[in-house]
Amino acid sequence: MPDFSPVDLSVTWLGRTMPGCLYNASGVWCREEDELEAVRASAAAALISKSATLAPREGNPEPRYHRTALGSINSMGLPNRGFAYYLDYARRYDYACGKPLFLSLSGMTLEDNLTMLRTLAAAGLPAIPEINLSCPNVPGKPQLGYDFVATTEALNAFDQAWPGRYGVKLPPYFDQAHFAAMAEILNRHPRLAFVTCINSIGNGLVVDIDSEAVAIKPKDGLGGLGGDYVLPTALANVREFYRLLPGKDIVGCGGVRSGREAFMHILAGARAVQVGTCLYHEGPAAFARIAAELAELMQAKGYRKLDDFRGRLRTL
Ligand code: RRO
Repeated sequence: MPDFSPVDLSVTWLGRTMPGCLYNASGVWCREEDELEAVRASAAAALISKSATLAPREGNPEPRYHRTALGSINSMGLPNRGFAYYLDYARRYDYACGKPLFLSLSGMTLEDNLTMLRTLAAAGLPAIPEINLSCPNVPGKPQLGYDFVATTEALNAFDQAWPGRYGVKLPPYFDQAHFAAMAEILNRHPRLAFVTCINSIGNGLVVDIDSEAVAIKPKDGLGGLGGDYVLPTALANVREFYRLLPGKDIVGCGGVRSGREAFMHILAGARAVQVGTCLYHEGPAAFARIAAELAELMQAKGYRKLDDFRGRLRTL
């Protein structure tokens, strides 16, 4: 007898249940209110705003995003409406819709991040901060997540400024010693409830043979890679932090363009899955398609819910 019972894609974490496991990666379809509303109105199960700085920013000069056959390269440079804009959206957001709202914060200084966290705390909203430790595209500013001393200092300060649960967006790591060192730091913070792995792979270079030129203008062409290029690196980061951070949730981000990659992320240990490059190219209709593909794949494998296979990646 075939099993026609519906597949359940809902996710319970952070003290709440959301109706599915997919939402947007910060930076994509979330800089303006109408974009956030389009994600909310789609089959996405949550939404996150563009990384905010205290003051609005124009970002880097164009062209600053380029699509390739295998994904994308970007050096947006943190264009955003400023923290007050996203806080205002969070104040008006209908949390009863069941889709959690995450606010991505990426202050230009630690003090700016603390100011945003304190202001958000004072507002008393159910919005959850995801603090970006990994923007690769502000000229002259290294990615915080690659500086373990600065990350330690930042997390200690976040704990003082923010009373609730929060998450961080990490850059990709490429060495097991770095996974271990970062995990040891993250494990000192019980209210750090989730880590999002990964941000784009920073400072790649896409070259156009015809013009013999780089593809984007900022930083002489260097930019963060997304899409197919990053899937194995993203999966490795999800897997390693899933094993090294017991009690914390991992949000998978990187290379998800169908139900298959979403399944891989969850198998590696992801609680929820963000979609970046694919959302940029396809728009919010991507969420319904990917969710349907994931449900179909689960059905074919006899899984009814994500807990049936989350983290159960087999080794040989
Ligand atoms: O705005 C950007 O250039 C950007 C950010 Br803040 C980030 O975290 N990751 C990325 O690929 N681009």
